[in-house]
Amino acid sequence: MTEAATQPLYTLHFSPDSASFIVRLALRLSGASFAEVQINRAAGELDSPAYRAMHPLGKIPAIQTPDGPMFETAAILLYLADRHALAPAPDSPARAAFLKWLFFTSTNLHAPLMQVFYPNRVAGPDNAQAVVAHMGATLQDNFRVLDRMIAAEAPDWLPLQPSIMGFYLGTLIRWLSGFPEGHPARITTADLPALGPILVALETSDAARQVAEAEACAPTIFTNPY
Ligand SMILES: N[C@@H](CCC(=O)N[C@@H](CS)C(=O)NCC(=O)O)C(=O)O
Repeated sequence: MTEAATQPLYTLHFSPDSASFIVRLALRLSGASFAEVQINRAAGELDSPAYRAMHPLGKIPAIQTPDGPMFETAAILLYLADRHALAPAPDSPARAAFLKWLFFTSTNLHAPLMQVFYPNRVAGPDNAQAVVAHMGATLQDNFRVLDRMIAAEAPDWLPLQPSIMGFYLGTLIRWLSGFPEGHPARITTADLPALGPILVALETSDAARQVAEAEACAPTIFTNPY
């Protein structure tokens, strides 16, 4: 066996229960070879020249691919989906819907969620509570929009098999469900009549079980994570 043959196809730089959680799920779904390297955040690794060479903003995740380093969760998911048939192919009639909801998730769910988790960065500490209230309401509205779409269109790229979209949405719900009752951004699988049952099924998939083990967290990764 040559040395090249033993090299994993991908190397993911991860931190527990961060956006790399989503890519960890997708990598297991892909069947590709991969390595995972834990980022030492406490040691300031996100600001190191080596990490910034992969991700210019020093965010998580970053992944090394045969085509060079990649960042941005949705971009990584789409790249893996196209290479390992994890989503409707470019010539599939379902591709358009898949793309619009993937970008909707990245822009209208994931980005506002980050503002809820880091409200000081949006408008300073004095306005943090208002940011959380406002972006929490935005998240509630946007998840309702998505849930209505799922109920109306029943897209088969979401529920029929473990899918990158399901894992992306499930991980966002995982984090939002960790907020206490009454928090403006708390959303659980029980609040989403169409998406909720899909996530209940997805968390029993092999990929979900393997990531729960790798992250040493409860196997109910979407429905009862903490
Ligand atoms: N838009 C980016 C967001 C990445 C992001 O903000 N990741 C968080 C972890 S979930 C992070 O790196 N936080 C560290 C920080 O912002 O200092 C993506 O989708 O990959």
